[in-house]
Amino acid sequence: TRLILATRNAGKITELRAILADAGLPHDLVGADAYPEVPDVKETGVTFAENALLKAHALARATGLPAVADDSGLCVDVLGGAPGIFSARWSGTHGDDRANLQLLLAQLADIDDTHRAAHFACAAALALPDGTERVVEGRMPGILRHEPIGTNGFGYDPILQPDGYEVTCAQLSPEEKNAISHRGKAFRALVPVVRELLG
Ligand code: ITT
Ligand code: NA
Repeated sequence: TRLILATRNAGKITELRAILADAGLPHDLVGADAYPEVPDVKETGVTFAENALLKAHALARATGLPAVADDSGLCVDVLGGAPGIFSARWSGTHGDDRANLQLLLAQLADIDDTHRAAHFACAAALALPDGTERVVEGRMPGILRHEPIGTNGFGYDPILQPDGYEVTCAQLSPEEKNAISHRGKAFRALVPVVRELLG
């Protein structure tokens, strides 16, 4: 059966395909771009979980197929959890990863290494056309570098150094990142739920 990945973020789609395939999910995974007639939902939620559910329900309702969605972001302790749910549009332009990262680095320029703790967070939601919903979350804690380094991954990966590592997420291989990431944790937790509800 077909399972829609309710996202247009290419970096997420790449990671989700690998995470869900590694977990043995047998479904035919199709990105939201396969349904261009379905408009993007307004992310009006105030939590990652609310926004992930909004995105999953919009695709499931419009297509009559089960959908999973990811809402995620970077939460910086010294900024009270910002950018958080605003991570994709922190600089004002939705999806401008480079501008978002540069603005955040500028805002943290005077913050020393003992106060640069942060974590990536991901909510993974499943919605069925009949309105059934489930959502689970995952986190990856780390510290923020002063300069970006590494070319793998996407978004804020070049500045987040996971706890226990000497390199950034953008210096990890896709397999290494998925093994410890917020997204890997959340979607591996969602897989048994998908199996239970979809068979
Ligand atoms: P969709 O809503 O279509 O899924 P989006 O990019 O708008 O795509 P979000 O609202 O969930 O998705 O924003 C997520 C942002 O958080 C993303 O643009 C990145 O800047 C950041 N982010 C999330 N996961 C990340 C990761 O694994 N590595 C680096 N940055 C990440
Ligand atoms: Na969001």
